Amino acid sequence: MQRLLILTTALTALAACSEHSAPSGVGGTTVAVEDNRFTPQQLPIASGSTVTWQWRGGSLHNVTFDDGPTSTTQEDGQFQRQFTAAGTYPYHCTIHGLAMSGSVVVQ
Ligand SMILES: [Cu+2]
Repeated sequence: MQRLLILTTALTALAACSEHSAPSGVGGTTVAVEDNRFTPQQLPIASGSTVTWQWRGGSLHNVTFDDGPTSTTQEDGQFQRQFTAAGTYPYHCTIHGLAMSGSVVVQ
């Protein structure tokens, strides 16, 4: 029973936290790396922004950009990349292929 209470408390804290990391207007710059998808799949950002990929699933994933930069393949952790030029930057996870893909759109 106590374990359920701790879990509920943790989930509530997590929900409150994710609300804070996605402010309205400016748009969040965090992408969740889940099993097996990126959320949001398409992320519009302003030039100069740094995007953080936050691993949330329990499986191995990576972030591999078509134009080069690649994260480590890991079960949890983070990966960051700054974007300074406008354009669309597609990426995917090489383990799960194009089924697990996304893009960053720099405006
Ligand atoms: Cu994957």
